Amino acid sequence: PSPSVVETKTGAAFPSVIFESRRLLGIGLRKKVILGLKNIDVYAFGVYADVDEVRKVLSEKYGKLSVSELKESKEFKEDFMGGDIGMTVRLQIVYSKLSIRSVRSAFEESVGSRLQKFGEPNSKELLQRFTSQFKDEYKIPRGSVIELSREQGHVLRTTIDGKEVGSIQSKLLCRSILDLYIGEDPFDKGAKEDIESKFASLLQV
Ligand code: DAO
Ligand code: DAO
Repeated sequence: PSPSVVETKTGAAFPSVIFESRRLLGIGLRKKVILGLKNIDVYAFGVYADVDEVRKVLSEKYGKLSVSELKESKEFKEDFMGGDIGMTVRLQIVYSKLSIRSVRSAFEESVGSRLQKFGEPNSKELLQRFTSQFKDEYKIPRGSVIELSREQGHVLRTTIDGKEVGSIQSKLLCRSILDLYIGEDPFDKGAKEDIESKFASLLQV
């Protein structure tokens, strides 16, 4: 078994490697203000990338640049976020009263705003296709693990506690989800920094 990294505030543990070759780049916390005043911790998250694919897809183009040069490069960020590279965002639920309804509406707000930002004309339809995977009878108590994975060909695969709930092929949806964690206005700025640095360091061989 691979060692884990623990998110200190919540105690959520993230294995440093999943699916054999996806390596943990960084961890963070998704919070939300409810009723305009209470700040709740909703879930801890870890972002993973497939090391072999990162090197296969990006080494030739970026292999000679240093970590700090890579972090300055807009093009590198584009290729990181939008490239055909296996990645997983693993969420570990912390908030104990999460209903599927509130997940759907939070999702429409967060991912919906990104789809619009990237100019997806059918964003409503795409969102609905995604959220219709979440059946009302699913339960996601504290400790549940949700994985959102980008698989080859920009297929977004969702699992809850290791069970697959569905897959959707959409480059923009994959990109929009990553944007929540490593885009311009991320949930956790410190996490984004760590993830970018670690990702860039995978190319330093
Ligand atoms: O109970 O009204 C409430 C607050 C719920 C906050 C929900 C935030 C949901 C964030 C998305 C979770 C994705 C697993
Ligand atoms: O934090 O705003 C957010 C959105 C995170 C993505 C949530 C995906 C939720 C998939 C949950 C399925 C639950 C049945």
